[in-house]
Amino acid sequence: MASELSPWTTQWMSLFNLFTTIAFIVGAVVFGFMIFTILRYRYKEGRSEPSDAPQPGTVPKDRGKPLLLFALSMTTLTIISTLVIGTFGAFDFLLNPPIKAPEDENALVIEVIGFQWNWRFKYPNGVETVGELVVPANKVIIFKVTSIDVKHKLGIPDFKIGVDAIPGYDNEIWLQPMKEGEYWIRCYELCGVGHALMAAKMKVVSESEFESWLESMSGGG
Ligand SMILES: [Cu+2]
Repeated sequence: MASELSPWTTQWMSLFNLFTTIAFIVGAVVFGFMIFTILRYRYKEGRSEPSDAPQPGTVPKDRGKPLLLFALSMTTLTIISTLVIGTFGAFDFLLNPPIKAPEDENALVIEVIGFQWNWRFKYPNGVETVGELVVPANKVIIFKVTSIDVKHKLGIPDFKIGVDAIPGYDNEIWLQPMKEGEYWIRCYELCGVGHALMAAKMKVVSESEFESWLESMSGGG
């Protein structure tokens, strides 16, 4: 399940479920009421108009039901503010890593550089890879994302994250992968003829596997 991949994915899923649930309820009420009125008030031979129905040539009488209007407005306000607050809360969560790098050694900062057409990853000890990102599970990974040519966007679909890669800027996003495995990294911004092939792999491995991988990459032994 996507919801167990990372703390952010859990947050994302609950926001998604909130939106979907509310959409279903609102949809059911709107369509239910529409179908009811279509059937209940359809044209029938001999049925007379209600006494307060608007008549041609006269100003329609006020048929408002202030209490109902008030109740519906409050319902709408409640729904919209719940979604707005939920969305901004989620953004706040995504954009603020739970621990500060580089002071905290439990965070791993990785520089991500987009180019036409792949991704380069730079580790704190100078190791660089292209097209393959290896990270330890359960650690907080902080990505500093930029580009050296045109605009790209780093996207990891399984983890529901995406952040712009813009030349001259460092954008930050964090991830705490909880499950070992291989995941796709894509480019989310149309960036030229190679855009569709601009994919890299993210391998989430155990802490010890990561350490030995990093050591083998840095030429040590
Ligand atoms: Cu791209």
